[in-house]
Amino acid sequence: MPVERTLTIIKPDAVAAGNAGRIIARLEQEGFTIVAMKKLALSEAQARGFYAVHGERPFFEDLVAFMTSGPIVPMVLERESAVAALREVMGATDSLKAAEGTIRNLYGTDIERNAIHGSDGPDTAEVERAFFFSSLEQA
Ligand code: FUP
Repeated sequence: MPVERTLTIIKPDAVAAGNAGRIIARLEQEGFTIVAMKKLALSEAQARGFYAVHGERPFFEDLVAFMTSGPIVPMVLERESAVAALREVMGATDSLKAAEGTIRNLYGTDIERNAIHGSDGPDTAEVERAFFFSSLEQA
């Protein structure tokens, strides 16, 4: 199994609720190494850019408002099969449908306020890592 890197974001709901530390600890327990991490607030333009693929979806404006509602914690994570492993520990997009014990089940509220983002494939992971971190920051 190849060692991969992926991009995760602890979203504004989880940061505001004081769950960032618990989520980071869980990710480390699951075997992820934190390659890079920062805390920042997205501007509206940055949030629109990050979620540009969803630009035509009906939930887009709400999603941008949510993602700019407070600070977030993006991280580059490394592990064997990191992309798929992160998706599994995150759980389904809708927190109400996420499997028991997944991060979205434990810390999310609904389909929008779902605590955590994870890249959905290796190509996306590369683009999303570069969105938040320079090559020097994730060397
Ligand atoms: P995921 O990859 O699980 O984060 O899910 P998607 O890429 O499909 O969606 C990205 C984000 O859009 C979700 F995390 C939350 C938001 N979203 C909604 O708010 N409503 C929806 O119906 C679908 C997604």
